Amino acid sequence: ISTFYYEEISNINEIVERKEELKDKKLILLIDDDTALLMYLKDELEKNDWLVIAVADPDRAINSYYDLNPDCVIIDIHMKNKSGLDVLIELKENMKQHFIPMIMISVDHTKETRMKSYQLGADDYIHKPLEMDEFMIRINRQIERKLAIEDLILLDDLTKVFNRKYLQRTYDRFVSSMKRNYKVFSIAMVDLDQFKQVNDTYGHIVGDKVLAGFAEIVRIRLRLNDVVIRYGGEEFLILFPETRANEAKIVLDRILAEFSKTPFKSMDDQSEFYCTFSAGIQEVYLDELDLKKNIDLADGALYEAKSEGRNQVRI
Ligand code: GH3
Ligand code: MG
Ligand code: MG
Ligand code: MG
Repeated sequence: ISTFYYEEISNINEIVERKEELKDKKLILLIDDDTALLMYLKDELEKNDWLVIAVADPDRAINSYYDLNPDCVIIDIHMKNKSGLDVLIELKENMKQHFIPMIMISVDHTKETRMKSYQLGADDYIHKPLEMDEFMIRINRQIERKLAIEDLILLDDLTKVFNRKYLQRTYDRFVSSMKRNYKVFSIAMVDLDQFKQVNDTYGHIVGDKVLAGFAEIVRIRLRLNDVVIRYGGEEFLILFPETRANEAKIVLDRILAEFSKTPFKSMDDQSEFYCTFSAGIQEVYLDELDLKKNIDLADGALYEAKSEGRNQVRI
């Protein structure tokens, strides 16, 4: 195994950070023990504006797969230490509700191997030597499909933030990252104030506009790697990676200041009104990793914010 690729994957923190920073780039995890080909493919694929993590050691790829959270995985079938089909089996075991496409590449032209690949859950099977132009199109098609499915299943229609299906997966990813870097993260529970009254006074449609307006401000003001989830009707969870509770509070106070100054209009445009929210923040530590427990703690802080008069953020 060439030391170049060994080093690249071993520096996983840096890669994960790079990925967050290049959020709009799609990440491909490429696994092949032929390092010359690996290097060539990485260069070729990156011409297409994808970020490629090229790994020659399949076990390292399996171990870092979860943290990398790739948009597509390309696996060579014939490797010395481990068959690509076994890699596929192990990755599929950890996936469950993920839609990450798995593309097998191989010099093997037999029908048996192709059938086996598809049976194990491969999304495509491409013969070597690879025709680069066709290879690119097939990868692109798989990534497009993955993104479309994720949008459909994971995004809330009204607010365009993630729905609850994305919560456990995000939380697990943040915990896994905390175990590597020992940096705590924070969870905030946000609830709009007197929202029933908004609906009662202005109607449900206007209420929906307030929810969408709130979510838009939050999406714009948060950092790229913070994650917003619509947890209930007018309740949102925000996960702040590598962030102390007091730092998350500064961000939320700023969002609250902006939101509370944002005017909303009644149905007939004749009157304007303003809304506020309350929020509770809980820092997540290594000694208490249970998601439900941490949500309850954030909810407790939110309850305090409500009882202290609303329109505020509590730790
Ligand atoms: P509090 O300050 O204590 O949170 O008061 P509240 O009125 O916001 O609390 P409550 O939980 O009693 O009411 C929440 C309201 O949010 C009730 C429900 O009608 C409204 N709501 C929930 N989901 C939606 C939605 O998708 N659209 C609209 N328009 N309203 C919603
Ligand atoms: Mg090979
Ligand atoms: Mg509520
Ligand atoms: Mg409320």
